[in-house]
Amino acid sequence: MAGSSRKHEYRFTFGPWNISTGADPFGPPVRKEVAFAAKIREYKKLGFDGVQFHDDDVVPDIDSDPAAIEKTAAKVKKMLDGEGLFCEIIAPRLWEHTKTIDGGYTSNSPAERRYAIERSKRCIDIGNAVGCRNVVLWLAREGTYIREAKDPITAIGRIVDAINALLEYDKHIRILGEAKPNEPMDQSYLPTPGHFMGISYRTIEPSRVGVLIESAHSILAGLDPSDDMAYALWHGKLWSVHLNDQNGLKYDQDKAFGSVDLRRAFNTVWVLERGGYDGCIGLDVKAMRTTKPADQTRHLANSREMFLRLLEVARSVDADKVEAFRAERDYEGLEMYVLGKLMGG
Ligand code: XUL
Ligand code: MN
Repeated sequence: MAGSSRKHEYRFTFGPWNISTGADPFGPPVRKEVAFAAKIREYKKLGFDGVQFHDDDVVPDIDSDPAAIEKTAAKVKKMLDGEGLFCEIIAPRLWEHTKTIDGGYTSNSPAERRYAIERSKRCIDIGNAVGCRNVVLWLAREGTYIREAKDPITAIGRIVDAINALLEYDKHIRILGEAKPNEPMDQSYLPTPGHFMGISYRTIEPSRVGVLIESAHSILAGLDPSDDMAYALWHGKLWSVHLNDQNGLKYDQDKAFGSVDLRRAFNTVWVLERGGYDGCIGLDVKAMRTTKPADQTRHLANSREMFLRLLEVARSVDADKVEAFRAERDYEGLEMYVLGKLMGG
């Protein structure tokens, strides 16, 4: 069989936070904040089909009363409809609020744990208002700076209890865990997609609990993103991705997809294509701080283009040839075949 017969049309998404001011922990913004409505108008121009939101991207005044939240969310839904966009995922931003300073679901404070669950339910309501049932949990502060700060066994149970509370609250949502091994915490309780999938089977409805895998997060855990994605595909639990790139084990860089390691990016695309992945291609990429305002969305268009170009390469791979190399245990030959493909051969 020459090439792939799959003619799946991938849909592309990103979050408004991916158009950013360039502020980092060591320096202030270098570009002006782009207004939310202006960001939404960029999507189609850049070739994207849908958005990814945090709850407070939709409703900045997240602690306002339910009627006000509903009204603001309805406005955003109208804005999306006007642009022909859909909302793929919604995530409670539990890592910025004063009440979740030491984690939400795993906080030692009962009042703060309650806030985190209530806030996540609010996020679900906002998701419903914008037509989205995929709730992403990036458990940013569910971990510790020092091992002794929380009880790690209790913490895992508390995360499962919180997920169960959300599954019970709305029978139509799906929960997608986005695992990351560190940053902002020294150590996260669920550092990899495998950890998150492990607890998914202990929830009240495992079929509604899966993962979103981000390339950079797998790399930070010393893992290969394509293997992480393959693992989740096997479980039928890969429901979204954040493609990007990462230069080694340091802070989370969110570099443009394929910009560091082309072969790793190729393997990511190839595994999604072979695995029949039918979720969206979400990009979680940051512009370089030095980027001029006029170019502040190029990293998004470039990452999308890299995915499509690597898709062409993946679809040109001759599966019979690959099988022949494997059967002969000719990995030198297979390697040159793959490198040749990546060099345009
Ligand atoms: C953090 C990260 C977040 C999530 C969304 O590293 O990737 O942007 O993707 O909450
Ligand atoms: Mn991400």
